[in-house]
Amino acid sequence: MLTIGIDSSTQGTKAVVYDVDAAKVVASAAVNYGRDLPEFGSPDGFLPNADTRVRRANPEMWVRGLELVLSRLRDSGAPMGEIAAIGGDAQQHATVCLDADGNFSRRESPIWMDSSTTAEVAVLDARFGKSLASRTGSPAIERFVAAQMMKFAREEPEAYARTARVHLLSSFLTSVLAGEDAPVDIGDGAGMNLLNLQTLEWDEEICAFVANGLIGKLPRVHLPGVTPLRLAERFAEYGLRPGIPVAPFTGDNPASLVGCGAEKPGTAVVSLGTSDTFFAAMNEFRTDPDGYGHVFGNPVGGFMSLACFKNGSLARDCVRRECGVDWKFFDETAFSLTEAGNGGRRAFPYFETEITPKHEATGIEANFDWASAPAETKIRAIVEGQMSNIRERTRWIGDFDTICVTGGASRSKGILSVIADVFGAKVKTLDATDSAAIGGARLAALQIA
Ligand code: XUL
Repeated sequence: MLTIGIDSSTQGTKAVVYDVDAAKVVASAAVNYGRDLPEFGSPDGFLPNADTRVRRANPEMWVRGLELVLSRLRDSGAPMGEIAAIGGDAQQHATVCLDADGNFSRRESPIWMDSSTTAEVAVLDARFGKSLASRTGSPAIERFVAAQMMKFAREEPEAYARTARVHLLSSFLTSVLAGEDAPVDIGDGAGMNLLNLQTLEWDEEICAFVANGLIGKLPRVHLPGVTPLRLAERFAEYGLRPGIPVAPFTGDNPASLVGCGAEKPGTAVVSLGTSDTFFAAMNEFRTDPDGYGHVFGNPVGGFMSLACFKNGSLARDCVRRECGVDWKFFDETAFSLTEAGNGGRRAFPYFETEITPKHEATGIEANFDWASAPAETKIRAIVEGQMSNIRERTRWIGDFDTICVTGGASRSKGILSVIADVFGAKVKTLDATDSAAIGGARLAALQIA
């Protein structure tokens, strides 16, 4: 059986055709927003803003990304007519607001990198305190939908009033494919501070506090299982058969959990992408005592833990460019020229303000003379700095013998060796770096009984 998994990520959209029985990707296509859709003025997937806490994108770009990736897949000769079901995922926390006619009621959608809602987080904290985490799986978080909607309703009351539906990007893209209003899955839905994870329903009290009428604007919640969603007629244009099942899209991290085959507890996943994330399936509901980590739904049932680090691949790329070296040097040579531990030299690249732990200033912070150090010392220092930070902030999730590393940077032998050292664990990688898209394709297969 062949299925398609679509990954709508921060910097672009990817699609894979997945042979479910052989567990293999047989075709793929990609779109990069900066290069392929320059008309949206978002070289890194978001609109440049003088205030670095504000990170927004034009939601139309995500629809164009979806359409373009499907045409590229069709034009590459992929067997579109044989696809049995479609699934996928999206960057988490991005919202898409629609009016009653299905038009965008907010021209710019905040994405997961937005941290401009500190004031709203304080209001949520003051009202709900620790109970927000015990109800929704996370304390009040800047990028989550509750804080973002509170801000939207306050700053743009007319646009908020015109909004009939507040979708996550994942449920919005599912709606586009199905041509009807689609539900939010519990993996991505848990990243909103609005879903009560004890009842798996929207928390009425929290929703009412966040913004007037919010609960009526939220999509229904999809519990793991089969949905009646079917591919809309207009996708025949891409060679697909209208009417095939569409699995509700989930968040990129929950999708990666499934794509890595880690949906049952035991293996932790480190995903190295625009953000670096650490996550693992868990049977019981347990929250981070330090308040940085999250509990999300596991799209196949149960829960998953997650910690998200904003300074991932973009930060590594900035350092690489500053050092004037190519990826081969960054990924391998730098690590053969230096020793584990780097003689105590540590650095952290704050390309963006950091969220885990919170850090407002940007720039490199090093405990040695950064400017005069050789490239290999700098590179090991920031990779060890990033991976040690991930280790420290995820101790609450537990210890793991095996860590599955995925995402673009999992190609780097140097980064893999640092992860093995820092976590004292065996490291495995997937053949493909597209674990999120594969997860979407595997979730699609579950729609076929
Ligand atoms: C997770 C998070 C990021 C995005 C990246 O909470 O914000 O990992 O999902 O796309």
